[in-house]
Amino acid sequence: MTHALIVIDVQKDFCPGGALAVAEGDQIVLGINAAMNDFGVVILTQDWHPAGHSSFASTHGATEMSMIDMPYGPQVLWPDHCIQGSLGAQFHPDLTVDRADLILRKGHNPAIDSYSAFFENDHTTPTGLEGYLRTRGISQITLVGLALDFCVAYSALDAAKLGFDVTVQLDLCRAIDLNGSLALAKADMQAAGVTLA
Ligand code: VGL
Ligand code: ZN
Repeated sequence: MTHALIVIDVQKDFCPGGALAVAEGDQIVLGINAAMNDFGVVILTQDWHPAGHSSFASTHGATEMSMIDMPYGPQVLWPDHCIQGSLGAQFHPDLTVDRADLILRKGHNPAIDSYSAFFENDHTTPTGLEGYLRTRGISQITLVGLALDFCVAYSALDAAKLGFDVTVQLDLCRAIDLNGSLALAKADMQAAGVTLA
């Protein structure tokens, strides 16, 4: 059975020096490269927002990291990050991208954020990843990358809900940890039957 490694958002903007830097975000890159050898399929995701995206604080004249109510629910307002075609949206320069069968871009809808690799934040609009995995006969996935408490966790929860066998390899993730989001994400993943390895 094919087991896919899904590498979430290992991009310059999520690494130290980037627009939405995750502490130690760069320290998982070599470990992720090594892990790629253990999987038959490797998929990379790339956060990929148009300028003026609705998840950016600047779009609303609001304070960064504050909350706003969107039609689909509460949304954190982030610094401008991972703008399509920008340097910050590029993968970390040391990440092995050549092993990837698929690079999935998400967050391109100006009106809806997309933490999860499976659905936008309305929890309804699919990215197409479910169909890609199912049509390739892949039912087991391991998730690594950034950020553990946002895009990795949302992806893991959606995948578990869809019936995939999901593992998150914690040592190959790093978290933002905003207002207890890390503890909450771990508890939610455990409750959903995600294996935290
Ligand atoms: C992410 C916040 C905003 C992530 C993406 O990759 O975890 N977090 N956009
Ligand atoms: Zn984003």
